[in-house]
Amino acid sequence: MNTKHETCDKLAEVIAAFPMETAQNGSLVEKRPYGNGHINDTFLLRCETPEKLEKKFILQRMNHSIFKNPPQLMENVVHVTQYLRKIILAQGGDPDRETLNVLQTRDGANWYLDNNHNYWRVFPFIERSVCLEKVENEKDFYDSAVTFGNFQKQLADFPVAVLHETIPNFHNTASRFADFQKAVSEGSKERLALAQAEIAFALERKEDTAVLTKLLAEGALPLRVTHNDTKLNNILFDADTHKALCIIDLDTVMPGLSLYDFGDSIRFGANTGAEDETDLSKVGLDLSLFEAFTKGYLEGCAGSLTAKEIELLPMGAKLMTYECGIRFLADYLTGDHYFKTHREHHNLDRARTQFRLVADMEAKWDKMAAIVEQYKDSFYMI
Ligand code: ADP
Ligand code: GN1
Ligand code: MG
Repeated sequence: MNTKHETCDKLAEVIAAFPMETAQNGSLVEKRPYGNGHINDTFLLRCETPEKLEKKFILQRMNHSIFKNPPQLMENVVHVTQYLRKIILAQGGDPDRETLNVLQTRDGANWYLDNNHNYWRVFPFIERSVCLEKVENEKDFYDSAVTFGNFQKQLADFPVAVLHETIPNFHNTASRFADFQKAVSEGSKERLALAQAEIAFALERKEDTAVLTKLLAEGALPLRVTHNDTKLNNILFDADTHKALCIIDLDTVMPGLSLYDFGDSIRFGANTGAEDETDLSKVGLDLSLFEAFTKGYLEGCAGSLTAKEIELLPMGAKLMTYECGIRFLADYLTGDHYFKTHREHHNLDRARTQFRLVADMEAKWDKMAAIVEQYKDSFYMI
C-alpha cells in the first residue's frame, strides 16, 4: 500500500466525489493523515466557511486486501448505523454523536471507487470527542465497558441474516492457530530464529484454541451480534463530559461471542503496558482495570449474558490476547503484510507483549475468576 503521505496529495478526485465542500460547509482548508488504526488509511479533512465556521470529516481508504468485499462491508456499516440511529433516537439520545453516520457520495452511493481501484468512505467527524490510545483512569475504562455492553444489547434484535461476514473466521482461534502454523512453515529463516521462544509459547497452548468455538458449536454459548474489535481507540469519549460517547470502527460487526468483545477490550485496555511495549517488565494484567471493566460490561449488558458466558469471561480475555499474539506473530513471520508497522520487528514486539500478558493472566487466573464471581449476580438474570 502507498504511504499515507503519498496518498494525501492524490486525494482531490476522491474528495470531489463527496459533498464535503458545500456552501454550508465552506471549502477544504486542511487534510492530513489521522489516528492510529492498524488497518485502514484514515484522513482528517477540515472545511471552513468565510465566517470561520468549520466542519470536519473522516475520510478512509478501506483496506481491500484485508476486507475482500468493501461494498458488502459498507452495506453492514449502513445497516448497523441506521439501526442504531433509530434506537438512539427512541432513547432520546443524539444520533449524530452516539453512532457513526455514513456520508453518501454526490451520486448517492455509500462508498467511492477511485481510478486505482481503491474504495473510499466518509464519516462526519464526531465533534467535541476524544479518542484515547491508553487507559488514563479506571472510570474511563469502566465507562467504555458499559458502552460496549450496551452496544451489544442495542443490537440484540438486529436482523443478523442481513450481515455479511467481512472477514471469515475472524475470531475462530482454532482457525487462527492453523494460519499461524502455516506461517511457521513458510516463515523466513531469520525471523523464525528470532521468534523461537514466542513460537514455542504459542504452540504449547494449542489445546486452548478450540475451547470457545467448541462450546458455540455445542450450543452452550449464544451467537450474538458483536463488534469484534473493541480496543479502546475504537470508542470516542465526549470531550466535555468525559463519558464514553460513540463506538466506531464497525468493519467487523458480525455474529460473534460476547467473550470476543469483553476479551479484546481487556487485552488492550487492562494491559499495564502498551500493545507494542518493548520493555516487557512493564506488561501485565492490571486487576483493578479488569475489575472495573467486568463490572461495567455486566452492567452494560444488563442481564443479557448467560451464566456460562459470565463464567468464561476470563477465558475470553486470555484467548483474545493469545489470538492477537499469534496473529501478530504470523504476520511477522510472513513479512508484515497485514498490520501496519512503524519499525523493524514491530509485529514481533507486539506478539511478545500479548504473550507476556497471557502468561500474567495465567498467573492471576484465580483472582480473575474471583472478580467475575463477585459481580456475576449483580447483573445476570438468565
Ligand atoms: P482502523 O480500522 O484503521 O482502526 P478506525 O475506523 O478505527 O480505523 O479509525 C481510525 C481513527 O480515526 C480512530 O481511532 C479515531 O481516532 C478516528 N476516527 C474514526 N472515525 C471517526 C469519527 N467519525 N469521528 C472522529 N474520529 C474518528
Ligand atoms: C486491528 O483496525 P484496528 O487497528 O482497530 C485489527 C484487530 C486487532 C488490532 C490489534 C480488522 O484493529 O483485529 O485486534 O488491530 N483489525 C482487523 O491492535 O484485523
Ligand atoms: Mg480502529
